[in-house]
Amino acid sequence: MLRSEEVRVVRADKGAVLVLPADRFAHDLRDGDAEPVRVALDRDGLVSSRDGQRCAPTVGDVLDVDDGHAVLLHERRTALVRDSAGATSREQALAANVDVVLIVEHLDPDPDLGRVERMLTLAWRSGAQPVVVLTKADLVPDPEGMAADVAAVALAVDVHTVSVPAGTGLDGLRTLLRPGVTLVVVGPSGAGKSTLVNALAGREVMDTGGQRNDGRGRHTTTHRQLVPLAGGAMLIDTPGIRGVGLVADAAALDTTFADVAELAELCRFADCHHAGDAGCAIQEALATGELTERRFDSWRRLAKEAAYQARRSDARLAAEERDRWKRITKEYQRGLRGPGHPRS
Ligand SMILES: Nc1nc2c(ncn2[C@@H]2O[C@H](COP(=O)(O)OP(=O)(O)O)[C@@H](O)[C@H]2O)c(=O)[nH]1
Ligand SMILES: [Mg+2]
Ligand SMILES: [Zn+2]
Repeated sequence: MLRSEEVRVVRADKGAVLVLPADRFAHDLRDGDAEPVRVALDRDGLVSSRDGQRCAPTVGDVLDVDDGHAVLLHERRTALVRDSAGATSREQALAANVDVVLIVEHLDPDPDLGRVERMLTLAWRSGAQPVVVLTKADLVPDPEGMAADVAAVALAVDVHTVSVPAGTGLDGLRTLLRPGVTLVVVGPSGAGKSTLVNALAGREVMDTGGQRNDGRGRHTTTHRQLVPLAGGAMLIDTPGIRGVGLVADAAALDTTFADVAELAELCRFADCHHAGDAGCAIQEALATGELTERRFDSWRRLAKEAAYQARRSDARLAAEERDRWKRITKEYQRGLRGPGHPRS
């Protein structure tokens, strides 16, 4: 019998995951292309964690495997989650045990500030450190000026400007690739995430948006994948996540919008609606231009969405809890009747 082994998920599919031995990630890797191994999950595609929950493993998860089967999901240090459309599970983990979230946004077309704010909120909520990466600097005349505009909405976050074809800005990112550190790239399709992963890996690990030889459209990333880098860091590539449902977290919103949160503290009334109420610090800041309408709208939209998600999630949680008790009482009554008793 094989002893139980600790592994890291490099790719999660329905019913199975691809893994590499976890100790492989602890070393300075030189080969960079050890073959991941397929590990089976149970029939529901789930694996148990120490607290008795059963959960679908995601890329970056650490598992114990025994004889080719996943037997235990380790507690997630951090998790990038989005609101799932599913009726039962409230959140879907996009990546686990990540240290740095690289928020990748293109400079051409113009960066979408609202999207950066949304991704920042997602990142702060994950427990990992966000870093903004602005790509395609070679396509615009004033990348640094544009970066300053983005930095103005990415408070207390490093903003890097890169061009992969020109090879600029990559050294700054390489300082983040310390051994044992896990990074994930997020951002819209076409932003240059896979191109960046390949540039940092120094080899073509991921397909990028170039035209395919067979004329069947463009290569795009369709799955999330963890790429071990030669220096011992790990980089997770993701497909463009469209309309990521924001998982409610007031603290994450307050971090992303620390300027707005600070102003709200100054409003005369604690329950100020910031809509014409007397002594509203936010309305005053809008009037002086200290706060832009765009940022205020963005904050309001995300706060509303987060509140909606929280309510929905509470309702789902309550329904799940009811089901659980129904099941437990049924089992209990069955137990009272005891084995071998006829079912009446
Ligand atoms: N000019 C320029 N093009 C880039 C850069 N980075 C990526 N691209 C191009 O943008 C397209 C989309 O890149 P890809 O990495 O597939 O984007 P993804 O969907 O975010 O993974 C491809 O055609 C890349 O060649 C860059 O820094 N400069
Ligand atoms: Mg891609
Ligand atoms: Zn107010």
